[in-house]
Amino acid sequence: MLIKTFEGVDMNDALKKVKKELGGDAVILSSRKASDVSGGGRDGVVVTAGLPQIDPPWAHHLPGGPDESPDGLRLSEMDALREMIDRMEREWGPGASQTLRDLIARVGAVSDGGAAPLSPPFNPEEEAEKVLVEGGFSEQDRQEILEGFRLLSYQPVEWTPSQVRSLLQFLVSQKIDVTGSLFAAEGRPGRPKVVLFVGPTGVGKTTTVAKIGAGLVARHKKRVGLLNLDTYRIGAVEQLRIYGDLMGVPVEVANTASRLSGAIGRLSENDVILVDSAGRSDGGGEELLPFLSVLSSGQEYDLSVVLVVSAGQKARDLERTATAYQKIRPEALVVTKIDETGALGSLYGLLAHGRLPVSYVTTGQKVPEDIEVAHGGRLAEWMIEGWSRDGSGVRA
Ligand SMILES: Nc1nc2c(ncn2[C@@H]2O[C@H](COP(=O)(O)OP(=O)(O)OP(=O)(O)O)[C@@H](O)[C@H]2O)c(=O)[nH]1
Ligand SMILES: [Mg+2]
Repeated sequence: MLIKTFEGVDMNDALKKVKKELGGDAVILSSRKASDVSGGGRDGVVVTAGLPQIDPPWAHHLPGGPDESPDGLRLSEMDALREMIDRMEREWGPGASQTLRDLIARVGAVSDGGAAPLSPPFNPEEEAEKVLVEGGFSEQDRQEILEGFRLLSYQPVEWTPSQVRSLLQFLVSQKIDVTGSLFAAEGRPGRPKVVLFVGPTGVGKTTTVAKIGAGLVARHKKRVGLLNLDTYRIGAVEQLRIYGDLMGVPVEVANTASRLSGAIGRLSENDVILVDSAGRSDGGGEELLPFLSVLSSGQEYDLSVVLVVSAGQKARDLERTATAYQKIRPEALVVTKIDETGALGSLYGLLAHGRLPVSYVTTGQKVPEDIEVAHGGRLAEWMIEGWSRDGSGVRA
């Protein structure tokens, strides 16, 4: 901690000097009356203040160590704020970062001895906590987000509830990784892109396969084949066949690994092969391992495994699912049923710490409309503000 002593003609005067030199997160350690301030023989106060030398977590990722800037904010912190602004503009479009820009401008004004009030009109941290509780964020996730919030909201500016929400959205969006469309890159001719969808029972795997397949056929003019490994549930094969017929694409079924080579071989003329699998209540996709070894042997297919989870699952169940399916190495997530829950904060733990980017989100039962390419800013907005259908997402 950096400790310094300041003199003033009164408490207000001394505190202004503290703020000017140490910035808004200075801590007042002691104060006393003095009879000879600055050797001028006048009555006044002497204040001892300290500045905790806490670097924001992201400062460690920035080039150069922490340093002091003339306005009392550590340079690394200013750099971090600037980097945040840049990322915010990239993520949400021009103008999106106005809240942070205003904040930085006002921080400067306060440090310069400006007339901003010392105590904000309401407690932004309390408001942030309330928003996160309402959003269904777990205690642990709330603590993590509030830590970042504190670093950016400590300045005595007049926060409004909407600024609090903007900052929370921003902090949450920084933790969410997305893949963009899984089919954006042109595949190598003769080497189809194969995507295997895995996940617990009833999360929406088959429906997601149908939505993605229909979009690829109708809008992206891709040749698509569907493959079903789902032979456990009565009606499962039929469900995919109906979708395949509606789209006018071939559907194959393989219920054993030995039959897979033949089935997928018959689909290999397509650009994309979407593979549906059976949800098993007992599993983490262990039964799929023999299929996977067929799909990944040789260089014939460009294979991705995608884990499908439902936004309606509890945070702990989502983590349990992600851990169980680790053995089949999913590369990305699809989050379904966004429309079914009012509190999407339970997704935060998995999205922030599960180390899997999100590829698509689905927002209803309609095939093919209710799916979009995942976007970190939109997911964060839904987690803080709640989901509402606005039709402005990027279609799959
Ligand atoms: N509200 C809502 N319902 C969805 C969504 N996606 C799928 N569903 C519904 O969820 C139910 C199960 O969907 P399926 O696609 O059959 O789920 P699955 O994962 O293939 O199920 P299993 O094959 O039994 O493991 C169906 O009624 C779907 O219409 C979604 O985004 N929102
Ligand atoms: Mg299914």
